[in-house]
Amino acid sequence: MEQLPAIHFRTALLPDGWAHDVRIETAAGRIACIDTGVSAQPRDERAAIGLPGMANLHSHAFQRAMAGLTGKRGPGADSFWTWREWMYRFVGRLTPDDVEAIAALAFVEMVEAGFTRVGEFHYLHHDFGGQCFADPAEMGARIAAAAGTAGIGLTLLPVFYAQGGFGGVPAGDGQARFLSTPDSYARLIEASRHVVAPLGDALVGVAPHSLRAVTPDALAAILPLANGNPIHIHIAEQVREVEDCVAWSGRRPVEWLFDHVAVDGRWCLVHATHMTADETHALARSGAVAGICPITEADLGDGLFPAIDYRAAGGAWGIGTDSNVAIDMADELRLFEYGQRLHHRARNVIADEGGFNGRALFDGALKGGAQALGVEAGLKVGAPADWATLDPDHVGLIGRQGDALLDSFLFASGRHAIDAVWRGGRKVVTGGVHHARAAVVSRYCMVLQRLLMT
Ligand code: NGQ
Ligand code: ZN
Repeated sequence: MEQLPAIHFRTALLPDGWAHDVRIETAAGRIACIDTGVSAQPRDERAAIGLPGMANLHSHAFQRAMAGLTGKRGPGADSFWTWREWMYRFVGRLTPDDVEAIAALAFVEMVEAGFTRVGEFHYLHHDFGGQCFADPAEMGARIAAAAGTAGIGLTLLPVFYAQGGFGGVPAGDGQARFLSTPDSYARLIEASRHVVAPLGDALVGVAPHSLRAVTPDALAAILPLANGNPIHIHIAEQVREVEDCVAWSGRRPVEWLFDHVAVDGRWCLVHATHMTADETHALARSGAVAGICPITEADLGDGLFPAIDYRAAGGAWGIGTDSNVAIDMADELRLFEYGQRLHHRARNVIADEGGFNGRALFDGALKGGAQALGVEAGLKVGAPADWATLDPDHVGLIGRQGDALLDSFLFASGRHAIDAVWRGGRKVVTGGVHHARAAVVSRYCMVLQRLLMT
């Protein structure tokens, strides 16, 4: 990975829109200077089309290794909950080495797809049987090491998990490796800050897993640990979860959260699929980010986020690859839009009148994703020097300019049009391939052979 002094783009998407002849200088991994309408200098790296790096606001990296293994139909009706049983059996077998190898692959694939920062919603904390490791952040250290290998920015979200269901139901055996008390969680957060420090610009947030997994008292005890950093929670993803919450409290999950906690712009509500119009407006008004994970939500049969009402109310949103069954920024954004089109039987639903759909999708996810991960978005001075370049010779982009480039990238060519990716001022992907891919894949193969063949 070479340090990059400066890059010249024929055209690049800046916060105000597309600009031509854009020259960016970097220093210490950040953008130090941006000039437009200037020519390249002799030593500059050159690229045709530049896009800011995208945030992947929600990932469970280890689930990458299960992709495609949960498609066999069971004797009864398959659901999110039967998938979760399968996932618990899989996660129950992973060692720290396994987690690092799988996360490294997932993160390499994220960077190749144009994601330059990930929010890793990380809950596998303990050894087999729930025993603590000597370092409570042993597993977090493996996630951080994988992020270092892939060169992806990391917002680590150590998860607080204590209960098996609403109303303080005890956790089940399959959840033993996830559990904390508020005291042990405070130590985990402290240790996590320590293990991510070598990455330079990593952040540690706070993540109550879901309202199912915490009591109100524990939730109140852990939130101050965020200390200004992001707070993420899974919420209202499944109808049964909404029903159980109503049975317990008389309120729906999003209602309950807004009744009991001051939700603000530091929060990311992951999924928020099942909301009434009032909940949708309350979330939009709060300034929190809705964390939409279109591919996983489709894979798990969650339902459709009320995107049109939410956008009309000015709500912030971003995208996550969640279960990592597929890792692809263009696919996530396209499915977000297509889900709405299928449901509403309409076209171009996310764009504002007169605007391009791809641009509205990209700008929305860029802004909300960065907010959710606690960083600056876009190609501007002071922001991380993170960007992707598109291949101007890709057949899907021929003759395109400006916003039509984004529409053609997201809706037609997809990830194959991504040429290079820079992260923190370093080029980590060339010709669509991550520089560490071969080594990461070879380690991943060894781990998967052992996990799946024995
Ligand atoms: C997770 N995934 O934590 O990996 C969850 C499943 C749960 C999604 N919700 C476990 N998509 O929610 O209880
Ligand atoms: Zn999740």
